[in-house]
Amino acid sequence: MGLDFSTQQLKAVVINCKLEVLHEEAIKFDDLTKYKTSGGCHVRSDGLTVTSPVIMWVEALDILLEKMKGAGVDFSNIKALSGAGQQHGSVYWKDGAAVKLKNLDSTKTLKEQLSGCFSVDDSPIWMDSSTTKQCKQLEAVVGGAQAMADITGSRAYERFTVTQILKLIQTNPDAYKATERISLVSSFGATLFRGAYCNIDESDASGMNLMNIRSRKWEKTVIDACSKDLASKLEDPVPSITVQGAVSQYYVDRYGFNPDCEVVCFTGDNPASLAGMRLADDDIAVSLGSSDVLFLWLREPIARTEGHVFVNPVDTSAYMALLCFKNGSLTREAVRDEHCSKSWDNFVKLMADEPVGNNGFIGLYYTIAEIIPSNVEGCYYFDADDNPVNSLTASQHARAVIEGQFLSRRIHAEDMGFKFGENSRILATGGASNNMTILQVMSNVFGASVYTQDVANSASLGGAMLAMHAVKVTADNISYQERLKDGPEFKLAATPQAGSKEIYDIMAARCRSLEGRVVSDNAAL
Ligand code: 5FX
Repeated sequence: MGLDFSTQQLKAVVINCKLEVLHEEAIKFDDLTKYKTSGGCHVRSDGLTVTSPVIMWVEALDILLEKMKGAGVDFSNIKALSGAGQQHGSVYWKDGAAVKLKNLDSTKTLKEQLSGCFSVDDSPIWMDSSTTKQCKQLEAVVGGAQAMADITGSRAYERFTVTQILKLIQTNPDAYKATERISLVSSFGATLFRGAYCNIDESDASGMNLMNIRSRKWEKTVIDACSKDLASKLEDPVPSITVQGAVSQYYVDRYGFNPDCEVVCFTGDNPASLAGMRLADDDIAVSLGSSDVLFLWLREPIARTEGHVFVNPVDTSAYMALLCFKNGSLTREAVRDEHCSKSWDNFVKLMADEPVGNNGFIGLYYTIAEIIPSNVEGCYYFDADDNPVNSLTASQHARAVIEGQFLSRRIHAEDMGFKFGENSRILATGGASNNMTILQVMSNVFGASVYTQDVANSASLGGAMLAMHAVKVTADNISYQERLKDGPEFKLAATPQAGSKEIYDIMAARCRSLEGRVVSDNAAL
């Protein structure tokens, strides 16, 4: 069984050894109306502080399991469970909570028993951006943003957990003092099932700005800058596929779980999605949504102040990178609406009027302030000699927005150490991945084959797959990809067209320097 404590809902999926989905269930947090959440959270009046009531997540689990039991799910068949949680969010267990967890009474709900167990009722989540002060403070302690990235995989980010913990220490020291353990949303999920504190897994720990991504230990300078006793309130990071132990007797008595059902570490939703998509060595996944997100499989990561390096959940000696580009589908649609009569058919026809490489024209489109590269806004066009031009024709726009986006994705992936291996695949997911013309450009720009896959709920599915792998791997040492080879099929969607690589290699180098120019022009404004 795989669970996903995501921002808006709690999901579960049950699969068998053939990777067939036997049952799926979801509870939307906003349906628990007494908590008055919108999209599963509360945005405070400062517009920066974003939290979710932790007891709402607990109650959602009560309801989810009841619902599954009612639907006839036979929990006694479940051999192992794991799951995902929205990354970065934190849960504060109050003194005495471990005893409560250990002695859960199967005649009562979890909510009834755990209500008094949290020293902070409203957990900060990844949408929070109220900790700029703490980010600056911690970066100063380690020697700056790049130093923080080198150590922890990312520069200090407002949503990353340690900045939230430091804010609690500074603004509510009593609550911090009354806290015996701090979990991530992921390890909180595992803890509920285990009835005992579970480790934070190395992959999700990489989203805390607190773990050294090479040694996989808490970074002492950062710990000490927060509070000397912080490490004693955290369960140590362990590889994501670590078995934590059997499910609590509570679930055996109340829902008929098998007492031997193993609880495997939960991880972050993004690492779990990488597992659910069954990415392998040197693969790249590109999720084409309102923002575009790249998942890179990396052996030797280069941490930068843009993007994140996490420990890989599947191969614990490897890494993954996450790159989020804000200008994704919304920007493609803006160009379609302005220049291609609001129609994808017209867009595609116009694009075909221009050759691969757009006769050297490059367009960089940031209709909203971008994350990578950071804080640039506006649209910039250049001719084949890198001279700025004021406008492009409609057909040049159609080609330029797609080529410009993928050239930028490619150079930032390369900057983080990504290299295509012989068998590398690009896996395209998300709304725009059904547009074959877009996928063809992606294949040409990256110089690799593009595949698609029908995976809904990749995070919960990844949780279930990780659980299956974790309980078998010590006995048979089979790799994750080999074990899960019969999972959702990779469908070939596009291969690079002859001659395109040479064209885009040159354009990628140009794009790198043009983007640099746009960044410094924006900074000078
Ligand atoms: C990643 O760094 C994020 O903040 C989000 O993708 C959350 O994990 C969403 F749950």
